[in-house]
Formats: sequence, structure tokens, C-alpha cells
Amino acid sequence: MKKTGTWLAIGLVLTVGLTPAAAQGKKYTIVLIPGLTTDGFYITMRKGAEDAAKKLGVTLSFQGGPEFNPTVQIPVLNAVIARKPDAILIAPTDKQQLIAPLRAAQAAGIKVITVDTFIGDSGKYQTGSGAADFPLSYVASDNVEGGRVAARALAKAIGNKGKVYVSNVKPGISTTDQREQGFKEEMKKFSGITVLPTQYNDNDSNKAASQFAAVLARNADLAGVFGANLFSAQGAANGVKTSGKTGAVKVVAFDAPESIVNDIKNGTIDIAIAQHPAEMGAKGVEYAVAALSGKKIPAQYGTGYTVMDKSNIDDPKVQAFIYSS
Ligand code: T6T
Repeated sequence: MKKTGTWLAIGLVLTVGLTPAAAQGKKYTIVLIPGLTTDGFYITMRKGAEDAAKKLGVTLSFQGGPEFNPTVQIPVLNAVIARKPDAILIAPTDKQQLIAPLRAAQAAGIKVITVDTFIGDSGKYQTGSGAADFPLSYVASDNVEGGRVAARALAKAIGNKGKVYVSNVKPGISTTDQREQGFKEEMKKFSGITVLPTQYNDNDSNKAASQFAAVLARNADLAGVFGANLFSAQGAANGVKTSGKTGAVKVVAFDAPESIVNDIKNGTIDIAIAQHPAEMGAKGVEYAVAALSGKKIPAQYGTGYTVMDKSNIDDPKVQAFIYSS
């Protein structure tokens, strides 16, 4: 069920016993730094974070760059650190390259929580070891499991046999690396399925569409594709349409932008795995306020998925998880 603002607020207060910060005479400033600002996934996360911030009486600002790229994100982060907010919620765009800049935030006394993506190798923080152990919490989907769900859905859609490939962003991003990992591990269980080399599109759906056409040209018997994030999936779906392969080449999409409704209804996309970014944003704010109030917060929090297909896409409870734009 979609959480309304009121339910969300009651939920937040009950979960960690928070009283609005303003009521305690404190006005905390929290900055949410997304992977990029124009992605429906992060726009939806922002809404969840803003709703929670309003209820908890803290100031939330959204500062990011136009590309999912550490060379764009790091200067944004450095500028945010210079303004010394109380807490930073960030979706790091690279597992390694954001470690040192975020350490500088921590050294400046800013509480650091990562949302969606993590730094380091595992997403397990506060273990007492490793260079990327210092963020207080990681709030996200279980991306290995999401990749497994995608593999099972695609295997079913193609009758457990044929050639498939992963359309992915680029190596080094925790979320999409883990989705590909889970997908490939699960596909090993299907002896009739061949996983072709991954195509990396740099988060550019046009590139993903051209790559689809090129893979199809080399493999006329291509059976399916897994689009490992919003732009990869949109590109794969557009490639399928342009090649006249709607329904013949199956598509499993990660993420659920508004275009997903049409693509599911017209048969271009078989399954979409929607994340719950609004909950990530809300939980991130809740944890930041709890940490600022001196409470211990869990080092990890998993949000769920809503799997969308033709059978449920008209259900308002399912549509509630379509991303904002
Ligand atoms: O899939 C999401 C997010 O989880 C990932 O880390 C980056 O891509 C998206 O923002 C979708 O574009």
C-alpha cells in the first residue's frame, strides 16, 4: 500500500521514537546528493526524503549533477562539505572514487549515510575494518537479489532457452554490478541459456538502443535482454521496437519510469522490477535525524521491490510504485 504523508510520519516516529527536531529546538540541515538529478529514480527518492524532512522538522536540500559520473559528483560533494550541513545522504557514483571525498565529510563532523549505492566492496559499514567502513548506514534495495529475480523472470519469458545479454551502465557502480552478478549467478542454473557479453552504455539510452541492434545483428536468434537500470532498460526497449522485435525478443527491466506502463501494455517489456526509492529517501532522513539525536542506527536497511507485468500493471497499488518525473 502506498504510504501517505501522515502514515509515513507516524511510521517514522514509531520506528525510532523520533520527535520532530524543531520541537527540540534544533534545525538540522541534511543534503541529499543523488547519482544524477534528472533520473526519475532519484526524483522519487527526493520526494520521500522531503516528506520525511517536513514531518521531522529538518531542512532537506537536493544537490547533484546532470550525469551519473564521479568526476561530476565529487565537486558537488566538495561544495556541499564546505557548507557544513549536519548530514549528507549520498548515492555514490563509484565504489572506490567516492571513498576519500566522503572521508573528508566525516572528518568535518558531518554524518554520512549512503542511499541506493555503497562505497567499498560490500555495503557493510561499521564493522571496524576496511577503508570504506565509516558511513553510518546503507539504505538500499538488495541488488544481488534483484538480479536473481530478473534472471528467473527472463528465463521464464524465453522458455528456459536461448541467448540473452545484460545491458548495463559501467563497471564500478555497486548497484548495477550487483544486479549483473545476481543475474549471471542465477542464469547458471539454466543449462539451455547462454549469457552473451555485457554491453556497457554509460547510462545513455541511445547507446543502449544501438548496442541492442548490434547484438541482434550478430545473433539473429537473440531471445532476451536484461536492462540493469532505467536508462539501460529504456534503451533496450527502444532497440527492440526499432528492430521490429517487439514480443520476439523479451525484455526484463530494472526500474519503473512512467514509460513502463505503455511498454508493458504494448508487450515491449515483459517484467519491470520497481525499486522503492521514496522509502530509501524517507528512511535515510529518519536515520540521519536519529544519528544526529545521538541514537544508534542500523548499519544497513533494505527496501523492497514491486514486480510489474501485464497482469498487475493496472492495479493502483502497483502503479503507486511508478517513479515520478
Ligand atoms: O537503478 C537506479 C539506481 O538504483 C542505480 O544505482 C543507478 O540507476 C538508477 O538511478 C536508474 O537510472
